[in-house]
Amino acid sequence: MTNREILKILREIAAFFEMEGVSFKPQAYEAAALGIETYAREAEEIYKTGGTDALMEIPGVGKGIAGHIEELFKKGSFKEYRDFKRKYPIDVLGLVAIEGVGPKMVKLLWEKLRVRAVNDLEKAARAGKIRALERFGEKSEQKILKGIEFLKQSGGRQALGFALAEIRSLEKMIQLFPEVARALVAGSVRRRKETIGDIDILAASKRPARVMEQFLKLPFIAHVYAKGTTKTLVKLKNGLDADLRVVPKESWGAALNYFTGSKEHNIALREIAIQKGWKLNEYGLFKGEKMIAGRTEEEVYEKLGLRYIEPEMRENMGEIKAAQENKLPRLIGYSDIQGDLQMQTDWTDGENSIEEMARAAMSAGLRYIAITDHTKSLAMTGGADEKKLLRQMEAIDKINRKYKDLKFKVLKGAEVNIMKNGTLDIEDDVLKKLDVAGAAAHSHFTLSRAEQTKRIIRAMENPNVDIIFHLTTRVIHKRGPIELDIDEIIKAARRTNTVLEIDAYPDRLDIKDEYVRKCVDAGVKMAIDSDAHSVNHFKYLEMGIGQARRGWATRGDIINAHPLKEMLKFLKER
Ligand code: DGT
Ligand code: CA
Ligand code: CA
Ligand code: ZN
Repeated sequence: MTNREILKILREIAAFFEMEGVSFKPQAYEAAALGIETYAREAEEIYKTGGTDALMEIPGVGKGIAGHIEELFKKGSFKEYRDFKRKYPIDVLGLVAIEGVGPKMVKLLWEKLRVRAVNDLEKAARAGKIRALERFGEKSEQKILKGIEFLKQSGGRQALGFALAEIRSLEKMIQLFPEVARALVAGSVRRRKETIGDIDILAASKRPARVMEQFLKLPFIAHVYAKGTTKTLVKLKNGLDADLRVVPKESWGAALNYFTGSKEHNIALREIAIQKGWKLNEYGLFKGEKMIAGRTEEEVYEKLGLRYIEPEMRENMGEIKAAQENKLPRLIGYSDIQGDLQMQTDWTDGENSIEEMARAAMSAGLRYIAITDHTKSLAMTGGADEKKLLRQMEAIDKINRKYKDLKFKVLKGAEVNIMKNGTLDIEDDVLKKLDVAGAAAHSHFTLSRAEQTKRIIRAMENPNVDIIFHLTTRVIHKRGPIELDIDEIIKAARRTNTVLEIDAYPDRLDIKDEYVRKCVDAGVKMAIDSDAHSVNHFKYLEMGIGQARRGWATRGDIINAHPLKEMLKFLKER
């Protein structure tokens, strides 16, 4: 059983307990699910060598849950889970994925209206049955329908960041097949799109039939749609579809180029070939019958008179012209980030202590981090008031003294809440003492565009605010962005020298690629932050870098791609 399957069951149980109003258990199962989600190895693997003791090394997994996981490995289920499923034969995770629907509501919907799944709920809402329930009105009915609509629009796509580790191990395994000369995941994964529709794997081999045989034996596969000698389509256990194509080595570059896309980029390249009287397809670049390029991607671009274009830029958004004129930017690299300027600790809603975060950041190769716990108006997270922030600053000083011989620094920060009118919930004299003050909106998502824009700009105008965190507050597959006049925001950022964040957490990626590009053009600086809530989240920084590259950002555009001194100097002088 894979980690993904386990964590899904744990989340279901957490929801069932919450439905029943049991205290503590939901949090315990959620914590275990989060631990497994971010654990670097497969639980079944460590269980095989170390038993339940090894499972208990996973953050959040205690003795009881380790025992349940053991039963999952042995029997595929356990009693508590079976009992719940019998009592509630419903798709609880599907239902709670709808914005505004929680476990308590799911229980009521089941008991009163026999709602089992999202489509039942949609029918009930359309028939006006929700407003007839006690405690619900027409407004909640509308909200539910809006939430369902939003989920539908995501149409089976998944956030790349949550699936990437698994995609990489799949890629690695195929690369290790003896008959495979080269293999890479192409498509939207290679272009680092925020969500992916499916996984396109490409392999070069002389013996495609053997490669397909080996592929079908991989443990990731849940279902085979179609198998052929050069193309096979499957559904993976993680719910994503994958296709594997095998090409001869001579066509590797042309095929990689074709299957990386985007479709629009491909079409534009083909146009150039046609203008030259040639033909470009997934087998190569041809002059009549003769193949003139195709072994490598570089060779294809070169023959077409273009500089090599990084996959993240291949969206036909001006990159081809820039490549013709030798004006492509030198994109920020995946190892260029030196510090991380947003993370939460166990002072608020994070999993780990400041010191644990610092150690994890060091081993992730970072040289500095800013601790940015929530502030007081987010009471449910235990948000800090001025006093608590001052105490945290002392705690940070202490840690810095302890590690003073290392080239690593913990900065004092906060994720200050932006109130409805654009003021902040922390006094200026305390904000001034922070090294990095981030401000973010966490409520009042439905203000009009004009009001919302004014609100955020007012926060930017506070000279103590260095960065706006996750500007548009969207959560992919959960909630859309707030309405903003983005051009006005960027102008204000430029005028006030406020940094805009690229929050790298896989379902945020906020600001998105399109807005990154606007910032680059306007000369507005950005920061790429993990928004980590656990020591295992630093790996997501990579997703933010991908988004930055998709927006054509260079190292110069990103403040935390620079050494601490330079970064702080920028913040001071801005
Ligand atoms: P996705 O899967 O929706 O996240 O997006 P992609 O870009 O991975 O698209 P997908 O999986 O449909 O196809 C993979 C690549 O194959 C795509 O990026 C470009 C290429 N491709 C697919 N269909 C066409 C087509 O009709 N014309 C051209 N020129 N290329 C295509
Ligand atoms: Ca794809
Ligand atoms: Ca595909
Ligand atoms: Zn936040």
